[in-house]
Amino acid sequence: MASVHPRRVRPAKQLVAAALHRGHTRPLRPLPPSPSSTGQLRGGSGGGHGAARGGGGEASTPPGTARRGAAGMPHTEYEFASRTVNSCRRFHWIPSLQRPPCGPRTNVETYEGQHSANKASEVQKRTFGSAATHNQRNPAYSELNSDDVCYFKSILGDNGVVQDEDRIAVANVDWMGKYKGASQLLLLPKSTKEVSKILSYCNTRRLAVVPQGGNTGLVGGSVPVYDEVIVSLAGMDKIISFDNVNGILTSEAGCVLENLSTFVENEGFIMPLDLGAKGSCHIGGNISTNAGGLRFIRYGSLHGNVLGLEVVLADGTILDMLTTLRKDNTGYDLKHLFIGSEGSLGVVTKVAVLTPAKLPATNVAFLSCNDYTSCQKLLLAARRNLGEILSAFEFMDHHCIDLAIRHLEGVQNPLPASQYKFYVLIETTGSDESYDKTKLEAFLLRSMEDGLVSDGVIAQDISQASNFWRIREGISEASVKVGAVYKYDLSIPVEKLYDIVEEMRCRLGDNAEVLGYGHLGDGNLHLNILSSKYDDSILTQIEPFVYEWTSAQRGSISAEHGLGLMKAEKIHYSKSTEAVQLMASIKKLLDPNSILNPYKVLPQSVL
Ligand code: FAD
Ligand code: 2HG
Ligand code: ZN
Repeated sequence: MASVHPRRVRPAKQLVAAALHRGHTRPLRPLPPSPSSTGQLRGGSGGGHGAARGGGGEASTPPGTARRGAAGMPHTEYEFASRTVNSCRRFHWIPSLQRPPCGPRTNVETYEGQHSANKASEVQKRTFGSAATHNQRNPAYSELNSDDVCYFKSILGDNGVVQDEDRIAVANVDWMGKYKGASQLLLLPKSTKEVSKILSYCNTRRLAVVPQGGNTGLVGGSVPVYDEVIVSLAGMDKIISFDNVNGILTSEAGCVLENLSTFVENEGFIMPLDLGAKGSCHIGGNISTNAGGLRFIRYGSLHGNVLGLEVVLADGTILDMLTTLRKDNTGYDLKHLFIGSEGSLGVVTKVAVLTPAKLPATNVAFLSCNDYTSCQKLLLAARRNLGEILSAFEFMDHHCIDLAIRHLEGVQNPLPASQYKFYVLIETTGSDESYDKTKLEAFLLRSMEDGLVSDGVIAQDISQASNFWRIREGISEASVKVGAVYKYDLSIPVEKLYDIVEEMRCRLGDNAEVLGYGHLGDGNLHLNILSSKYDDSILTQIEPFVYEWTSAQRGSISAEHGLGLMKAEKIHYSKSTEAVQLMASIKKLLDPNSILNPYKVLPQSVL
């Protein structure tokens, strides 16, 4: 390999991607620019931060094709997705329509089995892992009848009332194929007034309801448990206004996050959140789950970015809190009750979100570390040295990379395989391209010299950056291809965060594969445990240990995914009895007949 001095690592427009090697202050294995590359990582039409994830570098070189790199060295070119990431997300990442509504799983009653039971009180015995609550259908709820269907048709028209078995089957099953309900009715309102009429009627009739957004939730919150009526916000997908001076977006709740991203990016702004499910999830679903995601480290929680909401309460009351003010201290800030309440207190129908300015320079580095302590130190160093330009700090152990490579088409490790225990993806976003690059390169070289980073590459164009992100974002998708997956989403002090992964590995031995990854910058671990099929003996090794351990660290058993059905009965691991009681009082005040998303979020015993 030719030796190149670090100062020549990134001559303008030439070699932005350089492999950095510990002990050598010279780049190895440079990544070539992608064929369609402009040599810049600025998002093209998608633009800015996250464009690396959403933008569309096209591939034209098959994997393994030998090419001559910018530095004149022979190398192997990596394959990049030939579809845009957007299309991957729509048609590949979120495969609800492509996959059978009920994948073959052990211990599962199939949808067909449930459906043919045809009696609400007999259905719904499935769900796996901690999801296996032993609640019975609450007999206080009415069963749907033909008069109900006639009423809904009178307000929504025939198109807004779905009884077609195939379409309902899709809405009855969550993204993982793990939680399955037995609803017989899917409603598609087109306006707030229609949502209001639906809820008012259901409240009077005591018909239970599940609000549904993009159905990408990971805790069984978005699908019925028994025969609840599904109210999908998919038909409410209009952008209402955009204030391009202050960057304030007002839209209906059913807008798909990615569509909003594209819209605001064209206006010179970005959405304050981004997640792997963005091609399917709705902004209303994001707000109802208080989704965190990949930009949290930079832009913080939706509690800070949501300026206003319109919500329909269980009795049909329309609560207009759709202000767009930055500052408003008039009384209790009620919108916060609905951010993260997972459809249990009201249906979010409109939202006003503050969007940050789109910045022109994005860089993405994919690094390896030999141990977890180095990842922690690297995080601290990144906060100190990258400061205001740090926009993502994601970590994954090598099990995650192996899984992604095994199960995702076109994904390859940009670093030599299986040499390293941990990988970190760092993204910077700022306003000055050369300043940001210099800062990042200097930081990486110093981190290598200090022994925190073992190896690494910096993407030189959108396509390479997309590939790095594809690995990180694709772990979730890959995890559901193995057979059975037990997912835990934990907030843990960073210094302890990986201990639970190692302990779990010891507990489970060869019975399961244990993966640790997540938003290290936010202290958020995704612990995924994979096996070929769901098995109670595996579950008893995991729970309640995982909750007890997290509680002992004063962590949270749900960092960003919510409680849903999976953890409704586990809330006490993270919240005091008094806090849970107060939550129950709020629930009873806002939804006295408990029609909204029953069996979810709070334990049945307190309601
Ligand atoms: P749904 O799944 O449809 O619903 C989720 C909950 O919100 C349910 O309880 C539902 O009843 C309620 N709800 C939905 N819409 C409304 C509404 N309008 N009014 C009231 N209640 C409503 N989550 C993260 O936090 N960070 C991530 O990085 C992340 N990455 C993901 C990656 C993948 C590949 C997948 C599949 C999921 C990921 N998730 C992540 C989880 C999920 O995408 C988020 O929770 C998302 O916010 C859910 O939005 P949704 O529209 O799909 O909501
Ligand atoms: C992510 O960060 C998501 O990729 C999903 O929150 C995590 O699937 C998971 O466990
Ligand atoms: Zn996450």
